[in-house]
Amino acid sequence: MKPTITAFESSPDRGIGLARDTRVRWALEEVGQPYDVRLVSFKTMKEPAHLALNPFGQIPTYEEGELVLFESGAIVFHIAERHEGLLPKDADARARAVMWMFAAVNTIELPILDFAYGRFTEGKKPWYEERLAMVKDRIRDRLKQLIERLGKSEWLDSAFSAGDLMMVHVLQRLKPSGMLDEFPTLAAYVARGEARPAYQRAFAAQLAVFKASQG
Ligand code: GTB
Repeated sequence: MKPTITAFESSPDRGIGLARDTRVRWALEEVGQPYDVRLVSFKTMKEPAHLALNPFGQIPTYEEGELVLFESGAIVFHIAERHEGLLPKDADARARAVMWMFAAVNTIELPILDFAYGRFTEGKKPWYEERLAMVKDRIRDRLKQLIERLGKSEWLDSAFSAGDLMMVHVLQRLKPSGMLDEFPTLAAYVARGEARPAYQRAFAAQLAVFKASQG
């Protein structure tokens, strides 16, 4: 059954692929699953029809027959479980790939979001710059630890997996600030993810939506 996902009708990232529908699109492209997209505005995301899909009034959502999911990590995991290509067959390697998915959203993405949203929510506070420096250092510490583990490997645990997909998309959020470039090992890791044909198709699809919204 062809799933339907939701995405911004006009993404605030202006088509650079940082909204979380991109990671879902990427997973669908990796496994070769065609999908439909329903575009929503900030207003319609808060209306009952969308809140029935996601109580937090956000994108992305995922509908497949009777199944409705929200949370990009859960959606990517579902896609990875139902199709070949994103989770290893070996049970231990599979558990480690899932571990990396959680590490991406729970350990790496948390301080990155603090950084990304801080300017909007706290930018005018007198203590903002001081806190920003602390948040950036927290991110740098995590990234150094991640680099230690990645070492010279291409991916986090042998073959590319849903764990890498999530991690690459989380790290991309550091690109606009230039912070990713402070860590060439991770910049190269992200570039490897972005070079994948499935990522390229996902990126092009979300960019086409943004361009269409601009008329
Ligand atoms: N934990 C949820 C998940 O992973 O699915 C978080 C979902 C989420 O944050 N969705 C955002 C949303 O719907 C869009 S992706 N926001 C609308 C709202 O809350 O009202 C987050 C996002 C937004 C903007 C940029 N950007 O401009 O760079 C990047 C990422």
